[in-house]
Amino acid sequence: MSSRQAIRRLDYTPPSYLIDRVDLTFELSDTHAKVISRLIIKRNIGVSSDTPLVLHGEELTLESIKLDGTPLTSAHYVIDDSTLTIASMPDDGILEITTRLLPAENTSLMGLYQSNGNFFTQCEAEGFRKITYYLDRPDVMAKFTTTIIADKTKFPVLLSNGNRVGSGQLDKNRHWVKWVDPFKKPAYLFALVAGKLVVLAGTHTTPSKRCINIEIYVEPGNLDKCHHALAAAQKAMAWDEERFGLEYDLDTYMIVAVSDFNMGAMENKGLNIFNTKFVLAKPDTATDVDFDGIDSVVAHEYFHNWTGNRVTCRDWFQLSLKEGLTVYRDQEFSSDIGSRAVQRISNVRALRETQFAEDAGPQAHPIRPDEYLEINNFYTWTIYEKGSEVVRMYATLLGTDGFRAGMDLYFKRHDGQAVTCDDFRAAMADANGTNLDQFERWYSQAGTPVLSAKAEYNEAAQTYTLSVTQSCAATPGQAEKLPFHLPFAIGLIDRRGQDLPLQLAGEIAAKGSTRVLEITNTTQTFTFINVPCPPVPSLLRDFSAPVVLDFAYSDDELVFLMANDSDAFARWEAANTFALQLLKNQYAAAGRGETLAAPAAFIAAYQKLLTSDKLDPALVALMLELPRENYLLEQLSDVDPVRLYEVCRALKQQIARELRQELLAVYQRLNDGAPYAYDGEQVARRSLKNICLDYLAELDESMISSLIAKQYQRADNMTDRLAALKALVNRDGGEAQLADFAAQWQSDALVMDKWFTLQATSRRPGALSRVQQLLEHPAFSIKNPNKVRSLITAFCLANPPHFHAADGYGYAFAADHIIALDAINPQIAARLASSFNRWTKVDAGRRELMKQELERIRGTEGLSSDTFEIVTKALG
Ligand code: 0A1
Ligand code: ZN
Repeated sequence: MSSRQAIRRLDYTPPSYLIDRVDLTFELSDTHAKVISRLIIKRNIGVSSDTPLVLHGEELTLESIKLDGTPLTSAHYVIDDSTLTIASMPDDGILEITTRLLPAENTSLMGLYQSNGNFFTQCEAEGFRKITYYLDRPDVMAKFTTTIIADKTKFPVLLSNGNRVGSGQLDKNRHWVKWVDPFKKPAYLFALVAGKLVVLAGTHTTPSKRCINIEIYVEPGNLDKCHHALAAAQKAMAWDEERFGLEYDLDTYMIVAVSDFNMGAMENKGLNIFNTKFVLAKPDTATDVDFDGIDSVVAHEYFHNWTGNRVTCRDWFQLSLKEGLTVYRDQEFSSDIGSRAVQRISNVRALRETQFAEDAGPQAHPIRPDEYLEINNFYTWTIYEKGSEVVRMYATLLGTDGFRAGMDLYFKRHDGQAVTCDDFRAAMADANGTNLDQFERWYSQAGTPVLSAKAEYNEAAQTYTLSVTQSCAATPGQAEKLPFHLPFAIGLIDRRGQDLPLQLAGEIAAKGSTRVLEITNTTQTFTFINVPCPPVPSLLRDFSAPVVLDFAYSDDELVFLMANDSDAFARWEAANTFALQLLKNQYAAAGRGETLAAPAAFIAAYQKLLTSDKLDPALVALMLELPRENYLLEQLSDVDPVRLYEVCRALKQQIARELRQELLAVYQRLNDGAPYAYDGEQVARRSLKNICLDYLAELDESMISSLIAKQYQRADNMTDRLAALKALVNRDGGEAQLADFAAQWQSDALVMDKWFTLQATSRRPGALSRVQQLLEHPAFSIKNPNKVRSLITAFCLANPPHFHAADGYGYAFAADHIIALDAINPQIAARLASSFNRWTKVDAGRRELMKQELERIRGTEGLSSDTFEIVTKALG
C-alpha cells in the first residue's frame, strides 16, 4: 500500500537519475516469476554527486543486486515498503537487479498478473514498480529490451513491446523470445503477455507505402469475434493519417484481449492490452452499443501512439494532456465514421450525467489536479471527458486548420519528450499567433461554469441584444473562480424556422448563421443588427463549451427549437430541456402530494417526432429518451430517489398511453424483418424501434406481451434480443426468458455480464435480494472487474430507487462489498465507493444512513489509500 502522503503538482522536480537502457529477462513458471533487470543509469546534469538513487518498488522480493558487476550487500542500500535507496552512486553505472514475484496471487491486476493461466501486465500508472525496482515516473524514458522465457506448451505466445528480434529453444521444454523496442518510453508503457493465445492478423498500408501487420490475440475459441476490432484498427490508422498526418511507427501493431482488466484498455507501446469487452463481438453476442464501443476504444488506444506515447506526460498531474486529447481524437473519429450529431449528443449526455456530477461533488478537481493521494483515483470523467471538451474548445476557437497547425507544432517541438499541458497550450497559441493565457484557467479551476443569457429585441432599431454572464460555484479548496475564456456558439432563428444571417454591430456585413462568440469577461453584451423580426435564439450550439446554460426559454420556444433548429445538438437539447423542466415540476408536485400530468404541448411535440418521416431515426430515438434519474438528482436537493423514480415512470407511462398508436406504428414499420447488418442506417432504425418498445412495455396489454416475446424469440442479433429481454424483465420479471438466456450463454462471459446487469438494474421489487443471490452464481466472480461492474456497480450506480431504498439495505450492501473488494482490488473498490459521492443530495434520513456507511468504510483497518482517499473526500 502506498503511503498516505499527498503528492503535489508544484513539488515537481526533475529526476536526479536517468535511465538510458533497460534489459529485462522474465523467467515465468506456473508458481512464480523471476525478473532480471539491467539498467544503464546516469546522474542527471547539475545533480550533486552525493544525491542518492531512489528506485521505486512494491511487493517485491529482492534476490540480488549488482552495481557494475559487483554484488551489493545490505550495507550499500536500504529497502522499505516502496523504495530501494542506494546512497552512493557513481556518475553512471550498470545496475543489475533480480526480483521474484507471485503473479498468481496478484489480485490487484496491477504489475504482472495471471488471467485464466496466462500472464499479463498493467503498468499505468505505477504498476511497473510491482515488477522490478525502477525509476517509475513518466519523465524517465528509456529504450527497453525484453526476453521472455517460459514453458513452450503452456505459454506458446510470448509478447512484449517493439519488434521481435530473436527466439529459440531451451531445456525442459522451455523457449525464449526477445523483443526490442526502438523507441524510448516511460515504464508505464511497458507490457508483457505470455500464454496460450490465437491470433487474427491483417494489414494496413500507410501513405508512405509501409505495410503494417495488425495482430489481434485472444483465447482459443474467440477468433470469430475479432473481425470488428481488426477493421476498427484499420479504420483508425487510415483516419489518423488523413486527419492529422500521423502514421504508425513500428512494423507490427498488436492488440491482446484479457478478461481480467481494471479499465477499458491500455496503450502500451506496440502491444495494446484490452479488456475483452472492447475486442470480442459478433452480431449474436454484442449490441450496436458494443460495436460502437469497440470502434472508439480501439481508435483511442491506437491514437495514443502519438498522443501519449511519442509525446508523453512529464508527471501524472498532466494526465489530461494525453487523455483529454486522445478522447477528443477518438470522438472525432467516431463522428467521422458514423453520425456526427448522434456522437455529439451521446458524448454530451454522458459528460453531463457523470462529469458534471463529479464537478459538483466532493471529488471535484481541475483537469490538471494539484494534488492526489492515489493516482489511480484520477482516471476520472473530469480528466477524460472534460479534458476532451477543453481540447475541443481549442478547435472551436482556432478552427480546424488552426487546430491542425497547433497539433503539427506540438509534435514538431515535443516528439520523444515528456511534457506538460502548458506545452500543449503554448503550441496551440504559437502556431496561431494568438494569446491563450486566460484559457489556462480551464486547467487550474474545477467546477462547471454557469452561463446565464438574457436577450432583448428592439423592433424600432431591428437589433437583438444578448447579454451573457458567467459564474462558477466554489469547489473543494477553490472558493473563488476567475472568468473562463470560452467559445459560445449561437444562431438566431426566424419565425419560419430559418437561420438568420448574423451581423454584429460594427461589422459591415453578415457572416454566416452560426457565430462563435468569444467569452472572456464575467459579463459581455453582443448586439446583432439588421434583425428583421424577433428571433428564437439557438444557444450553445453543438455544446461549444462544457458549461450549464441558463436561459429562460418558454415551452413554445423549446417546441419550436425541437422542430426547427438547424443544429442537431440544439434540437436534442430543446427536447431534453423541456423534459427536464417538466420532470422537475412533476417531482415538486409529487412532494406536495399532487400529480402533475405532462401538458398537451409536450405530448404533441413527442407525437411530431414520431410521425415525422424526415428526421434521422437515431436522432428521434435520442430525443425520445427521458433524462436519467441520476442526472435529475443533480438538479434537485433533499431528494427522495424513490419518488423521483416514480415520477419518471409515470411520465413514461403517460407518453406510452397517449402515443400508443404512434409508438406502435413506428415499431411495426421498423420491425421489418430485414436480416441484421451493422451499418449506420440499421443501427439508427434499431435504436428507434427499441425505444418505442421500451415505451410500449409500460402498457399492460397481452398484445404488447406477445410482441415483446416475439422479438425476443425471433431476434437475429443481441441488440434486439437484449432490448426485448429488458422489456420482459421490467414488465413481469421475465423469469423464463432469463433462464433461457443464461442456459444459452453461460459460457460467454461478456454476454453473461449483460444478463447480470439487466437484473441488477431492474426496477421491480426485490432487486437487491436478486443481486445477492446472483453473487453466488457460477458465472460470477468477485475477482473479475467486469463481473463486479456488471452486477454490483450496476446496482449501486444505475438503480437509484433500489440502491437508495429507505431502509438503507442498499447502502449497507454497497459498503460491505467496498470493504471486501478493497482487500482484493483497491482500484475497483475505490470506484465502487464513488457511489456514495452524492450523499449530501438525498433527504436527511438517507443522508444519515449513507454517512454512517461511509464512516464504517473509513474505519476499516488496513484500508487502501485508493478507497481511503475517496471516502475521506466524500465525508468532507
Ligand atoms: N491509459 C488507458 C487507461 C488505463 C489506465 C490505468 C489502467 O490501469 C489500471 C489501465 C488503463 C487509456 O486511457 O485507455
Ligand atoms: Zn487513454
